[in-house]
Amino acid sequence: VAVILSAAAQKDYVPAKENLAYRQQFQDNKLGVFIHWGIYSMLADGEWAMLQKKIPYEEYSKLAAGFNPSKFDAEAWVAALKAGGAKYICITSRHHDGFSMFGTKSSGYNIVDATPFKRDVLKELAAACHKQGMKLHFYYSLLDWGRPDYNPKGGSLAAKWTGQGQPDYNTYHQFMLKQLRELLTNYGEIGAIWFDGAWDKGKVFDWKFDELYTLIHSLQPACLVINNHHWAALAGEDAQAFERDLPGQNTAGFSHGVEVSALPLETCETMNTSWGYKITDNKYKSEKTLIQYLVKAAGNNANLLMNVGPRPDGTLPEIAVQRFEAMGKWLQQYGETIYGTRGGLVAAQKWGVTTQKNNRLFVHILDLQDTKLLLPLTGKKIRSARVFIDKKPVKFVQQKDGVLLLLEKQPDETDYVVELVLR
Ligand code: FHN
Repeated sequence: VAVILSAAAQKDYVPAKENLAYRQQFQDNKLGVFIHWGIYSMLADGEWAMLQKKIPYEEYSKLAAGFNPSKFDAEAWVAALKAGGAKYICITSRHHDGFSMFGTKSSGYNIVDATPFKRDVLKELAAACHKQGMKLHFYYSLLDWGRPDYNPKGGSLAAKWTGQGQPDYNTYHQFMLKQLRELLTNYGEIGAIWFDGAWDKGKVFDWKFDELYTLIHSLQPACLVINNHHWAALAGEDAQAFERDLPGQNTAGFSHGVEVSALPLETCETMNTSWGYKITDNKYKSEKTLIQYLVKAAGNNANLLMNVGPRPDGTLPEIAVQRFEAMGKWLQQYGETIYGTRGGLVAAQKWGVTTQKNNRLFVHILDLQDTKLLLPLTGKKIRSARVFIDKKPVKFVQQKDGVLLLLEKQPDETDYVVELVLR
């Protein structure tokens, strides 16, 4: 296994200086919005509907002929998400169903050629992002349920139902290279390619990542390669993705034994429980939960990529927009303690986390049933402590076992932030 994986990654990769610079900016940006949007949105049952509902590929692909998101307004999307405090967007250019949400010459199964809408939504989104100063990342599925040449685990659905096609990973690989070239040539500056679905073939399959990664880095050296393969980071990758868990945790079952690398980290999560639009899924997380999750991600030195599934008419669900508004409002007040920070000196604790910018340590108290808080900050001296929001001084005692904060009251805010200045 180890042999195939190391041969498959971009072995002697040395990131370009533009790449290193964007890694820093990416980490500073902290909050991104994940967008799962495709013809599956019409079924309003999540992006796995085709597989889960056992819809024959032939029938499923006919959805394209009815896809006409007439209310799609890229400028409005970007403005709303920007108001939510997001600094980048990562959108599905092609999900597992194999439908390309961009004008591609590599397959007719795409939004420009196969729908009455005919507009290249990625082009419009790229223009809006570039205009409004939002970074743009492209999600790209390695797994394809339809193409017989890829032959997904369990067999290609197209081959199964139509009896056509032969598995041939070489042609599929060429197809992906062609599409990646298009994505990195026709849409201006792209911040990252976010791969997904490698787990479909398991670790022993030779994905030829070296060629994919080398192409990306040669076309746009600053572009980050992120691969949500749920394994330890591979050579040639520029950031590490964690799905539905903070780095080091594995409550969702995707990150079993995955080592946290020294690369920039990003965790993705959904606002309700689905990625693609699902009409019955109203289980939206509360504003407080979302804000606290962003804070926890930052305290764990990771970005948060928060998902929204647009509707088939091209609009974002109101409730998602409201949640983003709330996050944006909170960030207007507390952004200084999140953007541009890294995980703080004090590792994540039961009561919360810390973030840090130079010698400023932000203590984010998320859940404390007390007025005293001992920070295990041994061997460090503190110059001052104050409540971040109103600058009121906070009493503290420097003890052998750390710094004891004596708070004026038991915190009941979404995030009670105490700012320490370290000597
Ligand atoms: O199967 C996909 C799923 O649909 C979604 O895109 C998520 C996002 O992280 N990734 C996959 C599961 O790992």
